[in-house]
Amino acid sequence: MANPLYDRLFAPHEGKSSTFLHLPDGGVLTHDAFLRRAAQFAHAIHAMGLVHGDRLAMQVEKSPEALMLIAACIQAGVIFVPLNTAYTPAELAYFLENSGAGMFVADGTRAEALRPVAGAAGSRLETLNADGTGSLPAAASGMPEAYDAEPRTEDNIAAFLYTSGTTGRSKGAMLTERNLISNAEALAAAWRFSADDVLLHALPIFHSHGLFVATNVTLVAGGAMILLPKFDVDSVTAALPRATAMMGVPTFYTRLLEDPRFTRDLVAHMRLFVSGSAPLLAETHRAFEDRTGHRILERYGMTETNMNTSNPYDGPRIAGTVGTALPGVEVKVTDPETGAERPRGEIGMIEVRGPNVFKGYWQMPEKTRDELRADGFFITGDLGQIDERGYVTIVGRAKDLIISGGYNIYPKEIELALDAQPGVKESAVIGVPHADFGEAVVAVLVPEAGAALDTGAIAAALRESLAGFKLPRRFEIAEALPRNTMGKVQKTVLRARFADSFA
Ligand code: MLC
Ligand code: AMP
Repeated sequence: MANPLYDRLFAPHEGKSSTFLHLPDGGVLTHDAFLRRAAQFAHAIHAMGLVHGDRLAMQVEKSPEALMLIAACIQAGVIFVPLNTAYTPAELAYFLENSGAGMFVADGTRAEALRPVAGAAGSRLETLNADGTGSLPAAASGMPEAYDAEPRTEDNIAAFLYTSGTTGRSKGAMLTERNLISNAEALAAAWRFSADDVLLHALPIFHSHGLFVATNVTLVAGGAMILLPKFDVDSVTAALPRATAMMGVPTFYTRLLEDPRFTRDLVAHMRLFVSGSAPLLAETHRAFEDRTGHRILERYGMTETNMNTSNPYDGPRIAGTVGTALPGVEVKVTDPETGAERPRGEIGMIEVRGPNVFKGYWQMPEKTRDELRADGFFITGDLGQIDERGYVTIVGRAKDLIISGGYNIYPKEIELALDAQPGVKESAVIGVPHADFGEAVVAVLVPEAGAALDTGAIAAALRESLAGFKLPRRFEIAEALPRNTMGKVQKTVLRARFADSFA
């Protein structure tokens, strides 16, 4: 019986002695070795009682075994729920409970702290450590090295990826096998990936960029990845000579440009650099070309839709634009109030439709209806325009969202935490320009009458519940928040007032 995602990503590589992963210790893992071990993981989770449609949440460090666990879920028909390694126990409690995860796989160093959280959510706790050890791999050892993939259809859900919202409550975006297959195929073709490619992979594997773009494109093409645990300039410059392509968020490229070792010679052999997840400044695009001779290929996507548009492989890669709709994907710009399509060149809400667009938010039918139209168009929350040639330019966001170093931060979530602090009457959280992260978080606090705010204590309190990347990098005290006549906080005024915070 068919299991379309397994059949497309993994089955073609069974028995192949070709290299799939180049590891930080200099070792390699072949496709065959990877898949035999992944099959053992599939047997292990099956033996632990997970069946088709169950959820497995994972908060684990990036490792070959983490990818094997994902392959195992696909094979066993289990929905995988990857979670940011920065999430605190308080954040994780929500994801486990909301997803109804039957199993939670965590790093062993955090297992004790997370046991109560897993227990409260009714999730079985297993461990998988950065070095590939842990209770789950131990259970997998000795299992058969082949697994008959569970029968699935393209309409079945492969993964939930959580994305925050303007209300501060995260939503589980349900991605189907079709979503992932169609996008991986479209991107591999558009970017000319082949079995000869070696992708430098320094992104995290709990978001669509590192997982569904980087990893799935490589799998579809049959290529290899240099799997770095995280981005750092030293290991990336050391690995670049062995790579043919690299994908990253803009921060990767600005950091590389700051380093004198990142030279034209170092990357003369490279075939492709791709950027996405956050706006790439036109000046970074130009500086990159001046330094290396390569024009970065910028594309645009999101958790709910995978990738929507891309600059061309052949043809003009235009700085400041995110290119044209991928084959099979429709992109239009609409009036944010009425939903009526706007003519080319006019600014409006970007909406997308295609096999890439998710099925909805898990157990949130109203939110799904708010954002996913009955005719299949998804309302992205991004504002943009489409030119005569079909190139999309993103000019802003209608959603109150900060993107810092490629991570999304929803101000509402931070504001709720700030408002709960003693002495805080109200707060507003904004993103302001930051040379390294693109945008950085600034919190504007209004004290209650007579209260003296201790921002150090407030920062410490926030750190208890919120992931580190969400924490404000600066606190500002204000007597009042600017409001319009409707009483709505004017964040544009605050953004202008604090625009130079990190200049
Ligand atoms: C880490 N920190 C951040 C941060 N990343 N702060 C703000 N923004 C970020 N992005 C904080 C940590 O909390 C910590 O602070 C300190 O920085 C050091 O942590 P680190 O892990 O050593 O940071 P660093 O290595 O510098 O990480 C920066 C980064 C990383 C840019 C390499 O954030 C990264 O890999 N970003 C990629 C995100 C990504 O993959 N996005 C794709 C989303 S999918 P403290 O105070 O706790 O010590 C998507 C769809 C699409 O958007 O289109 O692709
Ligand atoms: P996420 O919810 O993490 O998937 O983030 C998706 C959001 O990232 C999109 O809605 C855009 O706002 C933003 N984004 C992704 N790629 C780009 C890009 N190339 N340029 C500008 N914004 C981008």
